[in-house]
Order: sequence, then C-alpha cells, then structure tokens
Amino acid sequence: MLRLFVALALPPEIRSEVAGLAGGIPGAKWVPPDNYHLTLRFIGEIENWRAQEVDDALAMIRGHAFDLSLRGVGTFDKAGRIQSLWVGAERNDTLTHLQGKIETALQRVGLPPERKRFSPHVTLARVDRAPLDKVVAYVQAHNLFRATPVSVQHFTLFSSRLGKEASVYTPEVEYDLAARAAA
Ligand code: 2AM
Repeated sequence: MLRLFVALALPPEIRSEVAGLAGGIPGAKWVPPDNYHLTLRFIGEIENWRAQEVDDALAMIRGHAFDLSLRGVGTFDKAGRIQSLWVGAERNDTLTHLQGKIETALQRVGLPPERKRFSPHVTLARVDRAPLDKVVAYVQAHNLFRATPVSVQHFTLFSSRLGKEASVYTPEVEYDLAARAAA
C-alpha cells in the first residue's frame, strides 16, 4: 500500500520566503519548510497496482505552465475549532483547470470523487492547541503577505509516510506542463 497525494512542489526560494512567516504563536506546530507544498489532490492509501494506474492517468494530462503567487494567510476549522494555518494562492485559472483535469483523471481510474471544494493553500502550521486570540492576531498581522511569483512547470505525485514529528514526503513522479506560447 502507498499513501499518495498530488501537489505542486515549491522551489527553495519560495520555501524560505514562506518559512519567514513561521513563529509567533504559542502551541502551534509549524510544518518544516522542506515539507511545504500545495496539494492538488489527496489520494490516501492505495494498492500498488492502483498507484500504477494513477501514474498512467496523471502522465496523460496535458496542462500548461503558469505563475503561482502565494499570498495572504488563513485558517481551516473543523467543528468550529481552528485546525490549521495556511498561506493562500492568488486565483489562477490555469491552476484551477489543472486541478480539474487531475480530479477527472483520478475519477476515471476509479478513485472516489473529492468532496471538498479546491481551496489552494500551503499549510504552515497545525494550530488546534494554540490560543484562538493568538491565531486571530497572527492572521491579521500577516494578511498582506505576498511571495515572489514562481513559475510552475510540473506537478508531482508524492508519497507520504506518517512520522512521529512530521510526515516524510517523497516526490515519486514529476509530470511536465507545456511551456506557454511566447506572447
Ligand atoms: P493540508 O495541508 O491542508 O493538511 C498530504 O497529507 C497533503 O494532503 C496535505 O497537504 C493535506 O492537506 C492534504 N490532504 C487533503 N485531505 C487529506 C486527508 N484527508 N488526510 C491527510 N491529508 C490530506
């Protein structure tokens, strides 16, 4: 069995820009910068033979390169309790389109549809044990964050091993995106 997800890897320069945001909330569990990524589709545990089908389906996708701009911070909650803190991504039709193609390709090979609406983000920290007022103040203070736009030229199938401290993510396959036509 393999635990897989499809994501955009982030180049080191962007990871260090984002890492500059970490800190300042007592009780928060910050994601190690090497683990930063933007998930396009969480797959979860699947059999090896099915992983092969997933790889074949992803390899058929014809997507286009685009610029990704990370900006702003926000939170996700579960049952009224704030769980995670993230950096958002500027709206981008090419990104949305790519995510839609991935979803369609994975459903075609038999994966159940993703029910959650796609909300592009890079998780910064787990904050379920942090005081609410500190998280709220942090979001207000960092809302204007903007990273340097980065050119995305491939997407990646990652495997994930759950670790004690942090999960270990391994890029398994990279799928190229077609270069944009010159303007
Ligand atoms: P998150 O960053 O918002 O937690 C690897 O676990 C990636 O898949 C993470 O980026 C995680 O999103 C995402 N993911 C989406 N649904 C998940 C789930 N049910 N369990 C674990 N990770 C999930």
